Amino acid sequence: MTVAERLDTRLAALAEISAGGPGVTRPSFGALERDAHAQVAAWAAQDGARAETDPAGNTVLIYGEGEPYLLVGSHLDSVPEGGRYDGTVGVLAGMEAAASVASELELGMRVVIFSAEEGARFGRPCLGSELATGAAPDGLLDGLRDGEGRSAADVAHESGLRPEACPPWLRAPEVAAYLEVHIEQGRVLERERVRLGVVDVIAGAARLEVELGGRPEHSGTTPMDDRLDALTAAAEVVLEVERIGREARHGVATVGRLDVHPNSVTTVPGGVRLVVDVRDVDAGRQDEAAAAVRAAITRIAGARGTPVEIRELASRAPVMLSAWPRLALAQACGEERLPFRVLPSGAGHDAAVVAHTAPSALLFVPTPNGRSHTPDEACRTEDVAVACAVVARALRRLDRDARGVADPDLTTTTPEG
Ligand code: HGY
Ligand code: MN
Ligand code: MN
Repeated sequence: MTVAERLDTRLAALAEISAGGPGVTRPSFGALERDAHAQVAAWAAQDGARAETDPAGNTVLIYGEGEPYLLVGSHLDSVPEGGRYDGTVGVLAGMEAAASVASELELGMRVVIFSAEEGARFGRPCLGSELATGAAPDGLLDGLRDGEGRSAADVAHESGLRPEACPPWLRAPEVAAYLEVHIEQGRVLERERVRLGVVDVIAGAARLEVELGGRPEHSGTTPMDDRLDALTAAAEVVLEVERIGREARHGVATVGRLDVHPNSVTTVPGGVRLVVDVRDVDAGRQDEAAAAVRAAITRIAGARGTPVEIRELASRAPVMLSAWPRLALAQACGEERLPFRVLPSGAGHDAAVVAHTAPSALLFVPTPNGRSHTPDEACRTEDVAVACAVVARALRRLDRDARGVADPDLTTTTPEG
């Protein structure tokens, strides 16, 4: 079986672990995410790797014992009705690369499956990697709620996890370097017909939860000039967020979730909860756009006399990835005689969180139709197989570098020649 064939088989099997409906739905911290981790751990056991799961639900597959160790990984939770490649490609590619090089390395070799990477359910992304790196503020999960009003902490506890007990285990020097393979989720590589992307900066994310109040009452008997309609106020906010995003040029601003209460055909909406997602690869611009959104919401609510509460769910700055593992990826592309492109990531990734505690890099494979977070998300497993070979080479190089072993391809001459 070729690498691409094994990837196809495993991707199809993981796509079955879903809540049903179009695409893949594997909610963060839910039972299906646990099932997917268990399935991958069973495949890893066939490679001789043992699995450990931390209290936050991050699963580590140990291909090569010992510390320090090299780490490759990604996530298996998904957005509602997402694609089968987002996150999954990085976990499976990490396993392929780890299995192929672990026995040659002096360093240890591990694959990590982060829990709750998607911000779709609770509004804040990368909860598993934040907990593993010690970046999560105390009580964080108690204050995050999903669309049904359930806290991230309760959902995690129901899945047998204890995130509040997760030790900050992911950091240098125990972790020598972290690599992640991910679909680009954009259009650049496909448009430029390049099979590999070495990411330089990962966009940040400002997430604002907005509660707009109103006066719920009969839609048939309440005069138009005597209403306090939370949804029409929210509609103004949504369009203003779009305008601010358009003006941001390099950034984006989106309202992807909006819950109306009581959401009844014959009742003037009494309340709306919506979440704003503001992103940019420049911290200053992102802060400016988030401030403009806050000001617009306050202005609109004030003009309408609508009560409003704005709560920050996340404020994550853009992250420039480490030169060392990025160079290792670039050199590995060269060894494979493969062109690559350096590009930013508009999507957030666990690599952006890990980068704060260990040298991290991110390798993209193309998204043929440029679409993601949707059932028709696409990816060519031949491209992923190529990425596996590149990551394997990069791991060998990082292993040598970390031990101060010169590159055997270079003729190292001392100053006296
Ligand atoms: O939403 C994102 O940035 C990514 O899919 N986690
Ligand atoms: Mn992802
Ligand atoms: Mn995603």
